[in-house]
Amino acid sequence: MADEDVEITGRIKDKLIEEKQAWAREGRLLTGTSADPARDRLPPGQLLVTDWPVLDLGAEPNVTEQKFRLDVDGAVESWLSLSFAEFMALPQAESVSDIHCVTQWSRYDNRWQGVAARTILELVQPKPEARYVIFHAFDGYTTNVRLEQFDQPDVFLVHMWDGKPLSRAHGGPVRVLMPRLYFWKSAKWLRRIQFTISDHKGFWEQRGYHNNGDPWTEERYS
Ligand SMILES: Nc1nc2c(c(=O)[nH]1)N[C@H]1C(S)=C(S)[C@@H](COP(=O)(O)O)O[C@H]1N2
Ligand SMILES: [Mo]
Repeated sequence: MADEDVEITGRIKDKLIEEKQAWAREGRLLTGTSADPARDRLPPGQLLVTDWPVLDLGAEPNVTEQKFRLDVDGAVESWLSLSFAEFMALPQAESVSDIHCVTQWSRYDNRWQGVAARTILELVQPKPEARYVIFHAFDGYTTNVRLEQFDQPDVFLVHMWDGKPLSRAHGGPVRVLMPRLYFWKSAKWLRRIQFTISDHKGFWEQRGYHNNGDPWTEERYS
């Protein structure tokens, strides 16, 4: 019975992944236009929503605060391995930003609390040769960004949304927030931040999604 459930979940998951991959191949949702974030608030081809859709590979890991651990390693001067309490003891910040998902929805004015990416960078000190950052999640998901994209004032590791602890469905206890990129770059259930010298494509990047993911120039697919 339990095995059957797992198989069915596996099949649903495979179907979803195949469908998204097909969209990437066909270049679905591309409008062929771009917008200027200084002038426009909604990127091209996006539709505004007020709810917050849940999108993931289907297996939402139950990461309790006891099970949580965040490792920061790779091409850095000092590695970090934090328990949830240690993570929460780092300087905390608040920010408000918009979400833009590649599946065409955007959601304005999300209020987040968490630790700034720049706080992590100060602690670990990336080596001069470090150029990329890979996020690894508790569900096996990965996604890659360039170091300069991570090193921005609006990038956070968040644990609160709208004044409440981030829900399990949305990646609690801690997820990445990279508001200038499509939301697939914002890894949920964050487990590890790896600094690398060369680029390694993440889960969706290997399956036809754009390596960069800028919503303003519609970098949906590669
Ligand atoms: N760990 C993990 N993070 C993930 C994903 C995932 O499957 N696993 N999906 C990504 C995708 S494709 C999207 S669109 C957003 C969705 O975040 P939400 O469910 O909070 O809206 O999470 C991203 N982060
Ligand atoms: Mo997505």
